[in-house]
Amino acid sequence: MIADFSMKPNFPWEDKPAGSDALLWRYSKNPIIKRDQAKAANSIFNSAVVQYKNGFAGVFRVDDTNRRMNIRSGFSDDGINWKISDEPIRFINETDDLIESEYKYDPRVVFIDDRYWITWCNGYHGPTIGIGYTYDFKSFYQIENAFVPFNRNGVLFPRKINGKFCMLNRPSDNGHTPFGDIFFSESPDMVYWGKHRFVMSPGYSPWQSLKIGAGPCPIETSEGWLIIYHGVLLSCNGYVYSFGAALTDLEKPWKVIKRSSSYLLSPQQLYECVGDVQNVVFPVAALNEKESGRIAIYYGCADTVVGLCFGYVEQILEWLKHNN
Ligand code: BMA
Repeated sequence: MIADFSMKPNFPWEDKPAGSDALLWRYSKNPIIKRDQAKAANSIFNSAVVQYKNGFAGVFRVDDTNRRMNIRSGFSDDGINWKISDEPIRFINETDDLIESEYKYDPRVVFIDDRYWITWCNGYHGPTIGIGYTYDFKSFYQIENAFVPFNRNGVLFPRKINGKFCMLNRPSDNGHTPFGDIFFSESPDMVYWGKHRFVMSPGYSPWQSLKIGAGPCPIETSEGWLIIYHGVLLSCNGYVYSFGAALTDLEKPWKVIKRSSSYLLSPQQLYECVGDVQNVVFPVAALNEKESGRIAIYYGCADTVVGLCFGYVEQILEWLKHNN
C-alpha cells in the first residue's frame, strides 16, 4: 500500500493572526476536541492523527468515566472535526502470549513502508512502550512491547535509518516520574530493540528543567530531524508542561545539532491551564505538508481536551539557529 502524502486542499490550517510574531499560533476555535465528544469519555487529549486516504485518521487517548486510560480510533475529513469511536481499540494479538495491558495512553501513529504503526504507553507491570499496527484503522494488531518497564514517550521515526526502525523513548519510573532523559533505540524488525543511545537531558533552560520527552514523530528536513518535544518545569504549584524543538543528525539521530532554549508553546490559554491536570500542553502529532512547509501540531491541553496550532518548518529551523 502506498500512502498519498501530496498537498491536500483539506490540510487543517489558519493563517497567522495579523500583527502576531508568534512562531506557533493556536487555532482560533480551540479546543478542537471536547472532553466528552465520545461515549463515556471523561477526557480526550494527548492524541495522534495522520493523513489517511483523502482525509485523516487518528488514535485518541480517551480516559473514560471510570477514569480508565485507553485508546480509540477516529476519522475526520478536515483534521478538525473528528468522529471518535465509542469503544476502545481491540487489538488482535500477534504474539505467542497475550500481552496484558492494564492501561494504554499517549499514542503516536506513523506510516512506515506499508502500514501505520502505533506506539503507546502500555501498562505491563508498570508503563512501557506498546507497539501495534493497522492498515485501515479498523483492524489493529499488537506485537511485543519494545522494552521492559519503565518507559514512556516511545516515538518512531517515519522511515528506517540505515535499514533499521528507530525510536525515541524516555526511561522513567512507575509514577509521575520527576526525571527523564530522551534516548534513541533501533530495531531490525520492530520486536528486538537495542543499540541504545543517549540523546538529551532536561535542564537546558528552566521550562525543561525537570524532565523531557519526545512529542510528534520526527520531521525530516534537509538540515536534520526536527524533534518537537515536551519539557517540564517544577513550580511551587506542580508540574508545568511546555514544548520546544531540537534538530538532530539525519544519519545519527541521537546527535543533537541544535536545541531551543525558549519554549515554542506554553500553557497560557484557559483550556491549557485549567482541566484535570492544570498547566499542560503536550504535543503528540504533527501533520507536515512537505511542499509548503506548513505544520499543524495536535497537542493535549490540561489532560482534558485536544488543541491545534500551526507553524512553518522553515521558520522553526531558522529560530533554532538563534535560540540555541
Ligand atoms: C505525563 C503523562 C501525560 C500527561 C502528563 C501531564 O506523565 O501522563 O499523559 O499529559 O503527565 O499530566
